[in-house]
Amino acid sequence: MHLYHRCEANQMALLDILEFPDPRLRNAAKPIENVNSRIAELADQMLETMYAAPGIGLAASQINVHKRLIVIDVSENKDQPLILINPEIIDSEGIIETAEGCLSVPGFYEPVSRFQNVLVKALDRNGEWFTLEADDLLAVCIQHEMDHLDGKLFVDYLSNAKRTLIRKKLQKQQKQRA
Ligand code: QAP
Ligand code: CO
Repeated sequence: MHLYHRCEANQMALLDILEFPDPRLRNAAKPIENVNSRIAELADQMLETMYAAPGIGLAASQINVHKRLIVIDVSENKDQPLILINPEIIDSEGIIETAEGCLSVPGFYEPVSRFQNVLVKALDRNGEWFTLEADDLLAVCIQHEMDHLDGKLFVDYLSNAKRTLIRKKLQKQQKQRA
């Protein structure tokens, strides 16, 4: 069995994160049919990229890999990495509103309503099914990351005016960088 070990030396290649309104963020991700060592290593690289950002969640869609894989760590000490492959919500309860951000929408945080509690089924990095009962921030983060796999972004829940403003500001920054 292979366990994820956080890379303490800073020698790992970080992955580039796509930014809104990149049309590739709209792709629908495909299920992973075989959880092999390449997938496990991709998940580890995604965790390193997420920790370095720093972020609490990252979906493969955001690094232009259109497979159903997300990584999350909402823990205080950043020592509880979660890898979810082909995740499915099998039950949900309650509603919670949280100020959400996104590594693909840097600098913007807006309130979004989500389920407060979710029961999720997913494959782990060894290809084994597990279920996870998640509440509050973890539940919100799972829903946010699963949306990415369907080409959906948190800005889609905002008003057209807010989304357009965010798009224009980010496009301006992106042009200045290029
Ligand atoms: C999704 O987002 C999330 O704007 C994960 O400048 C966020 O890790 C779910 C980040 C909040 C629930 C609540 C955002 C980093 C990280 C930025 C992230 C930024 C730098 C976002
Ligand atoms: Co996001």
